[in-house]
Amino acid sequence: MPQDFSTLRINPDRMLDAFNQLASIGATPDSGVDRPSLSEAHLAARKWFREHIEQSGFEFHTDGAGNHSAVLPCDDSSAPTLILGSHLDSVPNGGRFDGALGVMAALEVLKTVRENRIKLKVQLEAMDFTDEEGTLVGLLGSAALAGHLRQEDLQNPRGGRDRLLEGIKRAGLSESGMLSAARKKDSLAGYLELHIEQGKRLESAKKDIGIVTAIVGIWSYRLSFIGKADHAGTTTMEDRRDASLGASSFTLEARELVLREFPNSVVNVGKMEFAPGAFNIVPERVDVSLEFRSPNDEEFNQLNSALLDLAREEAERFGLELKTEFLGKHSPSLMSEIARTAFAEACNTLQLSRIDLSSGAGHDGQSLADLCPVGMIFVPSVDGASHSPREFTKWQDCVNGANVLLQAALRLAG
Ligand code: HGY
Ligand code: MN
Ligand code: MN
Repeated sequence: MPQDFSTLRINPDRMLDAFNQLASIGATPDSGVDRPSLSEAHLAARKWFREHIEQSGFEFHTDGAGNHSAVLPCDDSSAPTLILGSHLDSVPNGGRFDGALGVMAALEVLKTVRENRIKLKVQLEAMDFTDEEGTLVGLLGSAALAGHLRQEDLQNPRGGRDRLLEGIKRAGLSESGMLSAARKKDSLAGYLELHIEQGKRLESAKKDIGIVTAIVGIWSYRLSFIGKADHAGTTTMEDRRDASLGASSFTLEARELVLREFPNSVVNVGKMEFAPGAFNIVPERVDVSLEFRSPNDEEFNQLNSALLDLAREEAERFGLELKTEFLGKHSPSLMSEIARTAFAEACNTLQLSRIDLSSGAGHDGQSLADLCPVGMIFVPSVDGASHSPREFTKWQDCVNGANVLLQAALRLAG
């Protein structure tokens, strides 16, 4: 008769204590965190995570991609692994919940399973994936673990090759190590992740849990609008080939294009870098960090052509040259029915309200979705804030999420 774990719960105070210790690493004055992947602050967080894993009596595991994890083995050493996790890296000046909550909840699940001496048929692993946020490559650790990482992904990454190589060196990793970090396909029993929603839907619907149906795809480019440096005072307005005009008109028109023709997609210009960059020089070059997202693959090709055509038109309009550099992509992915059912049953056990939600954010699960059953749940973000120190989730919602993760893991691992 299978044991009944329906009354089992995580230890909220123990999880809160670990969460707060972690949040103090790379903390920013306004209660956010600044832990870009493989930065000093991220490596400090990983050092803390490893020490906490070992002090908690778990096996510590790391791989060529720098992924850090705690392992709770089961009796059968040849059994596959159910990974629970997320990421400890953050966007620059980000929030303390994005990624961190998922890793702390995963570790708390391992602690709860072990202290209740629950015998599982699979190994359990609590994971911190490298560079989920793409300040270097994007979904780097999970892509490496899944065997999807290629040398070309490391050649011209969206965070810049120099910064990637600096991070690799600082972390004591190597490109060859990253490229050989793949797990055997049949070694994974599944992947479950708890994450903050980073949007307003749960809060507006007054629901406790979002069960993720699909994760959006993301393509990245660097667009360079190139004109001519000139004296800002003596060059007539008609004579200027001002790179800023192409970059800014493209940005405005790209938004209109997506609103008009691609209502299920989004486009973002997260950074513009001016060169030479002085008050009294007409901008010679503006590099634009372009990212666009869509829930379906077919739409990407149309969106891609429409945006590049627009960039060419705007460059021409202002007499500029245009250079485009493709910086990588992640395909959209569907979440597994097995995982979604396990999460739904867990919500019923815990009497938590739920809705199905698609994810407009990228997540590590999309690296693993073709290898094993992958599932995600969201908990409410206050005012939908994320990727900002304003990011906040009520602790009871964090505890609810961790309990749903526990109950779903027991279903998949049982
Ligand atoms: O950017 C994203 O979608 C995620 O937060 N990495
Ligand atoms: Mn995240
Ligand atoms: Mn994020």
